[in-house]
Amino acid sequence: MVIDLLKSAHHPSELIAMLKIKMGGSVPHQYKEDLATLAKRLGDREFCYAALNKVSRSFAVVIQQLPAELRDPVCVFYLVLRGLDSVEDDMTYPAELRLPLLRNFHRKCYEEGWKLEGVGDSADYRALLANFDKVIRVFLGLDEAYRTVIADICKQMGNGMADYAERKVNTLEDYDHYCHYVAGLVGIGLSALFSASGLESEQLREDWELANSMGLMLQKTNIARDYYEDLNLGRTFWPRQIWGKYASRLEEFHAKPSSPESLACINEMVCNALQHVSNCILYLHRIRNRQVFRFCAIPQVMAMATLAKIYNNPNVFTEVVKIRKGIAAKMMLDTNDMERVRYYIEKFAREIQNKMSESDPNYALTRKRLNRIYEALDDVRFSPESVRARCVEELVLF
Ligand code: IN0
Repeated sequence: MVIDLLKSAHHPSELIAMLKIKMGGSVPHQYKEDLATLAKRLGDREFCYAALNKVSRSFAVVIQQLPAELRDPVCVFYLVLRGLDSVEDDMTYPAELRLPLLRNFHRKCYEEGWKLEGVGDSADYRALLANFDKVIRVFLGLDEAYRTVIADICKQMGNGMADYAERKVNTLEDYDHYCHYVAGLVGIGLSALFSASGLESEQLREDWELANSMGLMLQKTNIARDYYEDLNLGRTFWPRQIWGKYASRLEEFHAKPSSPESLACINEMVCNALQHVSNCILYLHRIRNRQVFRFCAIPQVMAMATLAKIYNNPNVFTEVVKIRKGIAAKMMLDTNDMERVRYYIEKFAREIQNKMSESDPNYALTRKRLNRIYEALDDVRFSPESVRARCVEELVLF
């Protein structure tokens, strides 16, 4: 934390934002003990929120933005997905047990008392699965409509993960297919939860294409960013159809991070992610509830900031490039409506544009996708709905 404050020493607005989040109470209670110890003394629901805090601090803050009736369903959804992800990721867990469990995990959600010892690639993830009976009891306490969504997405995702456990991501089609399973389905599931709560329209749940794009934008950004971390784990999700044009082995980028080929490759990974941004803008424009909007918009502007930071950046091949905590804190606090989303998306799109050079093999395609983003931002700029919503809000205020 102190290091993050120092990094933002020349940016007072970022310092204020970080301190506001720290003091603001929107950061849920941060327990000291590890999750295994906490599990012994916390109730089921408290354990779930403590687990959420342990596995993803920033998401734990974002989920607090949600309306109360969506908080438990989304918290359980996130933990069920994390449980599934832990099973997928733990290569020490024998495949003959792992693959059937991935396909079966959606039934475990209904199995009162089920838990799994010794699986997960960190102490907290192992504690999550070792105490999964607590998550299941909270799941069983949810409305039937929420349970059906969570179990159905879990079934589709588990089967997709098992299918991909035995094959590589080679073509661009594989890449979109794999990202659909691990992230697009999350967007589709969240939309169904929002609609089931009655806070958002049924139309939101029906438009799978836009919801899928929300997940692909986040996942492709994480995959592009995590090149080095995944290389050290002996795996990659970078599609061979992209990186194979610039090297014969993936390690070559780490060996020559600043070569024209390495930079052209990270730039194409960014260009590939940018194709989903216009759909994400349309999805966000459909959301009516302000808290649901913030919950969905914050990760999107973070991802856009990350894409701008990793574009043409050789550091991607030698470390995990992350945006400054101060910038993230500031965006978390002021991503409240479409105008702010437009400001940030425009800002980071311009940043990419200013880094581009005509010598880049994907210059034309990247320019085309950036222009598509500017068009989508214009389409939602003065749409009657957003103007009407603002007028109504302002009328209410006076
Ligand atoms: C998420 C997404 C998420 C949030 C809001 C709306 C979404 C719409 C569609 C798809 C996903 C959406 O947000 C989290 C954010 C998060 O966990 N950030 C981590 C990631 C990181 O850097 O490790 C953090 O610590 O900052 C997210 O990335 N995913 C996620 C998972 C479950 C749910 Cl319910 C919502 C993961 C993923 C793979 C992108 C879907």
